[in-house]
Amino acid sequence: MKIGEVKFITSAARKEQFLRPDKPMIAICGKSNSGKSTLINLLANRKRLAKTSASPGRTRLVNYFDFGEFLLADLPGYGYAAVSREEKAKWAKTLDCFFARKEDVAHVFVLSDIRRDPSADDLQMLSYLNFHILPFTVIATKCDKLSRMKQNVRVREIASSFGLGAGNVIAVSGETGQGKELLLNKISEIVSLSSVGAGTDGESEENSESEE
Ligand SMILES: Nc1nc2c(ncn2[C@@H]2O[C@H](COP(=O)(O)OP(=O)(O)OP(=O)(O)O)[C@@H](O)[C@H]2O)c(=O)[nH]1
Ligand SMILES: [Mg+2]
Repeated sequence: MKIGEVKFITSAARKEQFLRPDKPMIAICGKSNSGKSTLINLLANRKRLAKTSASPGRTRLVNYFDFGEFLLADLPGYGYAAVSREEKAKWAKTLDCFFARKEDVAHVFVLSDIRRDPSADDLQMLSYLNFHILPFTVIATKCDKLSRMKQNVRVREIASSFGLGAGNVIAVSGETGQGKELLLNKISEIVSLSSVGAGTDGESEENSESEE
């Protein structure tokens, strides 16, 4: 899959502002600071399309990006300790509203720093996705921080803590671009399997019996 010019579409804070996508939409979620915005920049071949920050908890809105054949939604990071309880509850509600429209979400990428074990929040996120039968892939980010050998070990360990097969965890680096091709292949597969935006014109079920 080739990515052309990527455009930021809009930010949304509330349910009413969430987009009804007309093409497959992939949601990017993960702990604060896990590298969500960096991943979007990597896929878009841009440095500062999605704002990244060394201080966690920066993306507080759902930011939508148009990648041509699909959309990416950068979700607010969870699990950032230094926010108030009200703020956390607000984020949980935002995520809940976002995922409530299941038919709008083609796939979810759950990002987790390759060096860290999945947090309680990560595990909760995965059981949430499992419960709602939302398809997801785990992305082990910042893999440039480890040698290739250590990366393979960590991918297996992360997969096992999430109760997944190692094939469901992709190691990626926003720094070196490692894993980008694998990720693009995954996205191609997601886009081709999605029914959203796949031409439904032509014969519709309603009309098929109305002819003569
Ligand atoms: N070495 C390295 N650093 C990375 C990588 N991805 C992200 N970072 C760094 O990690 C920090 C957080 O990255 P962001 O992309 O802003 O993380 P985020 O998940 O969008 O964070 P929030 O929006 O706060 O939830 C930044 O300092 C990035 O430069 C990577 O692949 N390799
Ligand atoms: Mg971000």
